[in-house]
Amino acid sequence: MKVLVLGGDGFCGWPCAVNLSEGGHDVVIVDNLSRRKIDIDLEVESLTPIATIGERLRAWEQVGGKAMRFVQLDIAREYDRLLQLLRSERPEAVVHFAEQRAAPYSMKSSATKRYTVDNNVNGTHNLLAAIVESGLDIHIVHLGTMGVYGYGSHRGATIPEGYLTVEVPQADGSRFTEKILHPTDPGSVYHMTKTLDQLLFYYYNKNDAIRVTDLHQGIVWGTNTALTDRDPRLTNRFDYDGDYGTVLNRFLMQAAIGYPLTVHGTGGQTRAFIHIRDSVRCVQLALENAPTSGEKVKIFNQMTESHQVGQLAQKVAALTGAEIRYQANPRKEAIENDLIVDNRCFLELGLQPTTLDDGLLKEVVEVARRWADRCDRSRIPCLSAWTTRQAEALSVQG
Ligand code: NAD
Ligand code: USQ
Repeated sequence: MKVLVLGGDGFCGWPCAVNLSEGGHDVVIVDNLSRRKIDIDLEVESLTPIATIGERLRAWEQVGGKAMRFVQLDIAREYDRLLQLLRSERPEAVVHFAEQRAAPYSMKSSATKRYTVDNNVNGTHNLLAAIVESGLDIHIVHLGTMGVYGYGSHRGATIPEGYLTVEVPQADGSRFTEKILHPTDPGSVYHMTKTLDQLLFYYYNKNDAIRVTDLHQGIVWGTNTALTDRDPRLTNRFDYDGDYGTVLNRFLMQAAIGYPLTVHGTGGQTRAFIHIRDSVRCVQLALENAPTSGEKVKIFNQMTESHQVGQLAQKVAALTGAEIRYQANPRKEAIENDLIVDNRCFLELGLQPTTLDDGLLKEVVEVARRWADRCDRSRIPCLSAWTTRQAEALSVQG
C-alpha cells in the first residue's frame, strides 16, 4: 500500500516508516524537520547520534534494499503543497505523527504554547481539509495520547477505548443510554491539542465520512527496533533533556551516567507505557485493520502496561543501584492517580506485549552508557513550570 508517514523523521515515526517499508509498503516520509530545529534552539542533542534524513534514507536503501522517498513540508503551514502531494501520490493511508509532542516544551512560554496549538491543530485540520478537497478515500492513522482521558482520579473505573457508555436521567425518571466520546481532561497545552484533534476527527468523520483510527498512545520507551539496529546510520533518537525526555528513558539514562533519578513530587503519578517495538507493530496493525466506509472513528488505547512513576524509579534503582531524588514537581498534576486501561483492541488483533520484565530495561541502560559522553548534564533538570506556583517551588529547591 502507498503510505505517507507525516513526521517520519521523529522518534516514533522513523522506526515506523522503516518497518512499513520492510513490510513491502511504498513509503513517503513527510516532515518539516522542526524537531531537529528545536534541538538546535534548546542547545541539546539526541543522546544517540542520529544521521541526517538523507543519510538515513541512503542507509535504508543499502541495508534494507528498499527506497523510501522524503518530502520536506510543513503540514501546518503549507496547505497547497500538502493538497498537491495527496493528489500526486494518491496514498491509501496517511500515518500522522507530525506534531509538537512534548508537554514541558508546550508549557515553557506563551510562545511555545502558541506554537504548539498553531502547529498541532492546524496540521491536523489541514490534513483533514486536504483529504476532503482531494476527493480521495484515505485512511488516517493518527498518533494521539492516553493523556486525553486525563490523570485525575477515575475512581477505579476502567478507561474504555475512546467511547464511554453513559446513562442519562430524564425528567420523568426514565433513563436512556448513549455512547459518547470519553470526556477529556488534558494536563498540558500539548495534551489539550490532542483533545482538539479528537474533536476534529469526530467532526470530519461525521460530515465527510473520513476514515480515521486514533491511537491513544502511552509513554513510549526504548530506542531502537530490530530494523533500526541494523546500521548505525539508522539509529533512532533518544531524548533525555528536561523538555523532551520522557520519564522511563530518562530514569534509565540517569542511572547509566550516575545521576540521581528525578522523581517529581511523591512519584504517585500512574501512567501508561509501551515499548517502541510495540508502538511500531500497533501502527502496522491499525493500517491493516482500517475502518470501513461509514464507520465511526476507531479509537485504540495503544499501551501495554501502567506503572507509578515512583515504583518505576525503584525498579530502575534496584536494577542499577541508582540513587533516587524526589523533587518539587514542575507540573500542575495530581499527586497520585489510578489508571486501569482497556487495551483489548490491539491484543485481539494479535499484539504480544513487550513488558518491562523482558530484559529491555538493561538494553536502554547499555545504549545510554555507550553514549554517556554525549550527555549534557545541565540539560537534565525539568525547568518548565506549569504555573508561577510551580516555578516558585522550583526556585526554592534551587
Ligand atoms: P517527535 O518530535 O520525535 O516527532 C515528530 C515529528 O514530526 C518530527 O520529526 C517533526 O519534525 C515532525 N513535525 C512536527 N510538526 C510538523 C509539521 N507541522 N509538519 C511536518 N512535520 C512536522 O515526536 P514522537 O515522539 O515521534 O511523537 C510522534 C507522535 O506520537 C506525536 O504526535 C506524539 O504526540 C505521539 N506520541 C508520542 C509519545 C512518546 O512517548 N514519544 C507517546 C504518545 C503519543
Ligand atoms: N516525570 C518525573 N520525572 C521526570 C520526568 C517526568 O517524575 O524526570 C513524571 C511527570 O511529572 C509525569 C510523568 O512522569 O507525571 C510522565 O511524564 P513524561 O514526560 O514521561 O510524559 P508526558 O509529559 O505525559 O508525555 C509523554 C510524551 C507525549 C505523550 C505522552 C503519553 O512526550 O508525547 O503524549 O507521554 S501519556 O503520558 O500517556 O499522556
